[in-house]
Amino acid sequence: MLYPIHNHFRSIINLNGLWQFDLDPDNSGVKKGWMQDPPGERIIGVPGSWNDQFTDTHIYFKTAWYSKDLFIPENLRQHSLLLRIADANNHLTAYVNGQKIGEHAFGFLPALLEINSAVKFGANNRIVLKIDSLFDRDTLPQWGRGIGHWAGTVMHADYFPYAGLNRDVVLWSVPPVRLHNLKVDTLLSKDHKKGILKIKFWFKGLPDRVSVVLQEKNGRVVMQGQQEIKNNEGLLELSIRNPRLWSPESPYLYKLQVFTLKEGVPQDEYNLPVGLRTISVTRDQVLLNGRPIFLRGFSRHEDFPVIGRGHVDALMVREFSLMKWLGANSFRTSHYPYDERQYQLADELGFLVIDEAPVVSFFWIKSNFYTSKKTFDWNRVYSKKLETLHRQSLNEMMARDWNHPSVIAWSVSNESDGTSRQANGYFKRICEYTRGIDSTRMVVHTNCGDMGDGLHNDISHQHCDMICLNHYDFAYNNEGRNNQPVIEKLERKLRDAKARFRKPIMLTEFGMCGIPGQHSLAPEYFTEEGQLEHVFLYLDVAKKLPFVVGTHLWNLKDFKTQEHSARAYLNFKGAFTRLMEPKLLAHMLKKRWEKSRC
Ligand code: GCB
Repeated sequence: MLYPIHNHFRSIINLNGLWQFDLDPDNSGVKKGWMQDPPGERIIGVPGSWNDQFTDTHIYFKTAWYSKDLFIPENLRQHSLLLRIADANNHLTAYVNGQKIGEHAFGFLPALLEINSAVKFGANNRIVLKIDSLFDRDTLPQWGRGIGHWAGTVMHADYFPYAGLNRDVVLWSVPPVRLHNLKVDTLLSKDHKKGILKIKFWFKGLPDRVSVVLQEKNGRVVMQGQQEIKNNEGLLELSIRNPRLWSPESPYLYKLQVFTLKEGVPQDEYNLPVGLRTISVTRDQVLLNGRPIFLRGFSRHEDFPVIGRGHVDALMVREFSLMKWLGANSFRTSHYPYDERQYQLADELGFLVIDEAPVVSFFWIKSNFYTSKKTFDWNRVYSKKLETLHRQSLNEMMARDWNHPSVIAWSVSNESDGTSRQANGYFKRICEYTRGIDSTRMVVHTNCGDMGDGLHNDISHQHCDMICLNHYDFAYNNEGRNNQPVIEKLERKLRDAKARFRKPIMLTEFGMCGIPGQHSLAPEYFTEEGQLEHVFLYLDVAKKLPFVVGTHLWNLKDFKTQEHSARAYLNFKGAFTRLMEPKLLAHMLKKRWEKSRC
């Protein structure tokens, strides 16, 4: 899906700001005609989760309504008007002037709804968005059993299910004959003297020609091409002599201009930064532009006080600055696709990204629904509806993010139980589906290498290009301060996984809580010293093993999670506090990474 841009042919009306807001705990708004006119009892800021903007909505996970009036001028009548809601968490139903214009089933990925049929031109229009923040067995993420104040209400994952309009809402006016999406794949000749751009186009409104221009940063035209269009689709191949490649050290971006024409007349223009690079995998390594890379960085969350999961550019820039300061070169968008500007900045600054679908802890619901494992029925878990949603989320994530050179892998899920025959079949289908849409990146499933239920017997890894392990033996299994057995066990597990799957391995999560300001002489649980020692033990093991191709610490920052007896309000595994102040770990990590790659 194209990111909104503004030019001769396209214009953006920004709908961020203050909206009217109503809670609808018994979901009776539709009966009361709120699609036309909700009462608007509160005012809320967008983007920003609703949970902490008020004093009574912190754990409100039911239905809420957003509404706003918008004047749409007469001169937009000839355009297609797209309401683009970058993240409505969790289930969106949208109305314009009382008319339903569409739905979107899950958060973290944009809803793009053409609203022309409901619009009054040259007049005020009422935009009403109903958001249901409820989880069940067939939603993404899935329902789980909460504890404490949460009892029975939440999704099954260790993060706070921030609800509402967390990202931009815009009305994008675009020409009726236009580019709908494009996929730019980049290839390199063996000697790197020739770069190839394979561009697939999708259009709306039956244009007859597409023309493209590739420019360097300074505006110098590198090459141009044209192609006839049939049935709203096109394919074009361009080659570049002596291309400048994209890499973390030198994140060079070309500028691609795409012109859509009909009968010789330009109808639309779209511009896209393009980075030329390749990704491939051998038995032991991940190669960027044919050279081995080591992924050093963090699995992260979008999380900040008050705004919750709301996107703010300045906060994002600060997080990237912190990662640069430490010497990180990569991150994972655990456990959902992030705001689109995160990937734009990663392209510009040279970060490598593992992009994760909003799928977390699938099938762990077995421990919620059934007390006895014997009565557990795997077949009940794999509903068609869930699989359809999972595929849809992958499809939408890839169609949104596939033009970012920073994205080097698709993570189809985090910590779903892949130990059963059924799960194995499920992940085989899911990985094949993902590769069918994009075969130019790695497909992975970040999974748990340690805890309960025999997850170390995960067989679904065999369908992935790299083995991604989240590992927390030491943090949860109370081995005390006797480190040796823990180190030996970790090393054994990594070697076993290597022998079994014969693929490169990455530690995608490991860490321990360090409560900021809590110190001890001995490296005890929950102290900054304890956190530091624990993380460094893991790094030492990873450093020893040549087939370990990356380490992502859990987490860059402390973050809010659900109420739980194992969480002292926040998950304190961050190298930085929730407000981005460095802990002991951050300072020591910087020193370590100045000298060593791991
Ligand atoms: C995990 C999960 C992550 C948790 C983390 C922890 O394995 O992927 O969501 O927050 O462990 O801190 O336990």
